[in-house]
Amino acid sequence: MVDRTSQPIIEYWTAGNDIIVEGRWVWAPSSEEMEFKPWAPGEPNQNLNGIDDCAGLYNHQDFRMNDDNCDEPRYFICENE
Ligand SMILES: [Ca+2]
Ligand SMILES: [Ca+2]
Repeated sequence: MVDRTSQPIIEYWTAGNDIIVEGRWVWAPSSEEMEFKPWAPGEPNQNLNGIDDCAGLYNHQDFRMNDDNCDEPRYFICENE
């Protein structure tokens, strides 16, 4: 694993979220349950007063998943056919 902790945090939003039911991770907009959830160690940790309901991929953990505050502006990843 590459040590990226000295680099600025870069996080990209996916469409994964647990907005409707806490702890039930689904893809927007279909609400299809997420089967592939490569969480970083210790995630999801529902940080920041319990409002971390969106799944991002961040560089400090080799782009594994982190639950974070959906209101944070981030680049995002879209699915393409
Ligand atoms: Ca949550
Ligand atoms: Ca988190």
